[in-house]
Amino acid sequence: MNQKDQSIRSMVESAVRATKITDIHTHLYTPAFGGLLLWGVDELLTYHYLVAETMRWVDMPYNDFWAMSKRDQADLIWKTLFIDHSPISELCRGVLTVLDGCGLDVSTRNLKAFRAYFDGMKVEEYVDKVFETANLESVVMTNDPFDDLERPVWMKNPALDARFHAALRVDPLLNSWEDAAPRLKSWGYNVDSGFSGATMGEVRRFLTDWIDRIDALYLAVSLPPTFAMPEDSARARLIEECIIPVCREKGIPFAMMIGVKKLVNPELRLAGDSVGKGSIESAEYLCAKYPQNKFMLTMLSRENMHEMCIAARKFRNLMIFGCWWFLNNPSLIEEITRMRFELLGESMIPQHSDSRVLDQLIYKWVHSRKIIGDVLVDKYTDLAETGWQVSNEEIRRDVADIFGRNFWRFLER
Ligand code: RAT
Ligand code: ZN
Repeated sequence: MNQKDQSIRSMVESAVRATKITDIHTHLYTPAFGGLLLWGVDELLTYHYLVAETMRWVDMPYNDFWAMSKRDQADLIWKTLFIDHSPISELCRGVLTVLDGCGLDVSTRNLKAFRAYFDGMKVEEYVDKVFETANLESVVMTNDPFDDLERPVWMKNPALDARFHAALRVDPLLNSWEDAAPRLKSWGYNVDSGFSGATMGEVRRFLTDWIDRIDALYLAVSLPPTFAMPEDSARARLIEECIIPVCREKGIPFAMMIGVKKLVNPELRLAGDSVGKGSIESAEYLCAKYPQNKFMLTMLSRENMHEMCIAARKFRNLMIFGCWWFLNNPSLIEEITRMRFELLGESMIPQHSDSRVLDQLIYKWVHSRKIIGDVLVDKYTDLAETGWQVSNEEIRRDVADIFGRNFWRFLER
């Protein structure tokens, strides 16, 4: 490596290390939500992604696994994936990156000692530690008013830690309208599932109330691969007649997460969802028909990644983000990030963590920072070959854009 390449590498690495991140999609909660904020080694081990990996090796009926206590489940997962086999999957490696990041010696393989470390910890103290270790500015939660554990907390106006922002998640509304309608009615919104009378206005009132109540940065939904717009369906009507006008009026984006096949194996519960290729045409339709609206988009299938970049080239009201769920593996993150830089420059949000357990912020960002940094080094080195010189300030500017500023600027538009 010549000196020029070396200095590009060290400038990029130091910018990537030093820049604080806004993590735009997680499943974490501010501590005011009590037990909804998951943290500690047993939660890490029983993460649903690891349950799916464990079930490949063990022969027990799924229900027997679900009947076990969390600690017993964690013991089984630890033994199966870390002791009986080597923990080379990205998810297992993630657990080790977290423990190592907490200063624990993973070579001891001593789960008891790891537990003892977390047992002595207060959650507020641990939030500070994780934010510092992962070098985060803030995270965006996923807030579902249809969730019976979460809704009552919001109704009491909880005091939020300012590092946790809200996003209004509306899956039940758009994916199971027949069940959602009676619930809205029971909360005082005069709707009926046949869309008669005041229904659309009342759904808009419900959305507006919740955006205001939680101060939502954006509205979000996860959608099946079959999601289609336009379409003669309850979902399409609700999007065009309720979501679009409310988002427009509030000036907030509508984030679509497309490609989840729910419960292909119901016995695996939360771990039972799968992936399917979605239609980019639906996103293109919305971006073209509603140029005054802002849309965010991530998709679950690798096959959608290229056309998603092209759609973003065509629509400046579209912000693509993250390597979602089954795409959140080093080989795919690298491929996708490279492609996005090549097609869009820095005008996208390369990653979000999707953390469900607080501690995961550490590993998801340690792993992704490294890959994004390596790809950037390649890109600046290619520029250097033409004679173009990129300064330290410019590198810091670019990294600050992709790690947070692009998101905040998009919200302000
Ligand atoms: O990544 C996950 O944990 C998934 O189970 C989903 O929650 C997904 O990220 C989503 O936001 O729907
Ligand atoms: Zn998610």
